[in-house]
This record gives sequence, structure tokens and C-alpha cells, in this order.
Amino acid sequence: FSTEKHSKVDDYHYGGGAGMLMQAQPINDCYEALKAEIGKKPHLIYMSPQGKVLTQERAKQLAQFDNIAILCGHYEGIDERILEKIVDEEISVGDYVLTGGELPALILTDCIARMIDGVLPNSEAFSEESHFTGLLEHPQYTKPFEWEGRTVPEVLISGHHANIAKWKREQSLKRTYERRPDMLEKAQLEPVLTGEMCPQCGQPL
Ligand code: 4H3
Repeated sequence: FSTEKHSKVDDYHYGGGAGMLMQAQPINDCYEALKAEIGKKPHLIYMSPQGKVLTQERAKQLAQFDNIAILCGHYEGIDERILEKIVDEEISVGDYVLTGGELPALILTDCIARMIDGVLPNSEAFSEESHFTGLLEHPQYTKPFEWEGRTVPEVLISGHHANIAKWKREQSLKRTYERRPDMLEKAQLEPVLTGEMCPQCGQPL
């Protein structure tokens, strides 16, 4: 999208500073072409360590948009004027700096995509995960029952659905308390009931 004779997209900082900055013109023309192609204005997210740190909650909301475009800086950054003009939201994937916004964009894309209907086999597949409920997930086990002398917690093979649910909840609370006590401040500590009953044991789910 560069209109410069050598297709250059970057130049030196006004005021001095290490490295190069991406210029406004190619990004602007790219954005215009994108709008023309999809026939509307996408929600434009700029990946930046200065943005709001990504949360499960924000990803859940972003999954509702029809169109999202992600702008990634490389080099030292981007001319502020194009950011002022087109960016709707600035998001960071954590308090650290990378050479470009591309890996953060992939993280954001994956995080949003797995909450879109039909991407995962069922909504349970993501709604029990760490962070979705504001708590960390309980430990999980698969076959064999005994591996290198370690067995699976008995309750999980008991078939008693209420006890299993209680064990999962206790483990989840214990883990969150031990590993991420900060999350307990904001967590939903009332049990979340779906209004459905367990077909096997009749307990509310
Ligand atoms: C995002 C982008 C970290 C994050 C990024 C993050 C390079 C933005 C350059 C690129 C600017 C430096 N680093 N934490 N790096 O999400 O274009 O700010």
C-alpha cells in the first residue's frame, strides 16, 4: 500500500530516537481497502503494550462483533496520527514488549475464536476452563487409572455426580487461593446454576 517509489513503509522519528517508525499513509490506504472489501467499518484493535491487558471477559465481548481488524506495529512503533484516526481499541497481551504485534494478534484471535459458536464441540468445553468463571480450573485426569504409582482421585470414578461437582469446586477454589489469590477478589463465588438438572443424579447443575 505504499505510494513511495521504493514501497518504503517506515522512516526516522521526528525529534530523534532509535529505529524506524511505520508511516501513516500505507496503513491508512490498507484500512480504506479493507473497509471497501467488507463493505463496512470493522472494529479496529491495535496490539500494544500500552493497551488494556486482555481478559477472558473482554474476549467474550469481542466474540460478538461481526468484523474485527487487528493492526500490528513492527519496528519501533507507528506514527501517532494514524492511530488517533482509525484505532477503536488498544489491547495488550501482557506487561512485556515484543518485536511486533503479530504474536499478540494470534493470541487474541485464538482467544476470541474458541468462544464463537461451533468452534468448540460444546459450550462446556470452554465455560469450565480457568478464568471463564473467574476461578482456576480443577485438576483433570484420563486413563490409565494408575500411572507410575499415581492414581486418580477416587471420587472421580465413584459415579456420584453431586460429590464430583463438589470436589471439582473445592479443587478449583483451593487452586485459585494458592496460585492466584488476587482472582478471588473478583470471582463469582455463588455457585452458578444453569437451571438444568443432572439426568443421572437429579441434582441441579
Ligand atoms: C504488543 C505489541 C507487546 C505487545 C508489541 C503486547 C512493537 C508494538 C512496537 C510492537 C510497537 C513496540 N509488544 N504486550 N510490540 O501485547 O509497534 O511497542
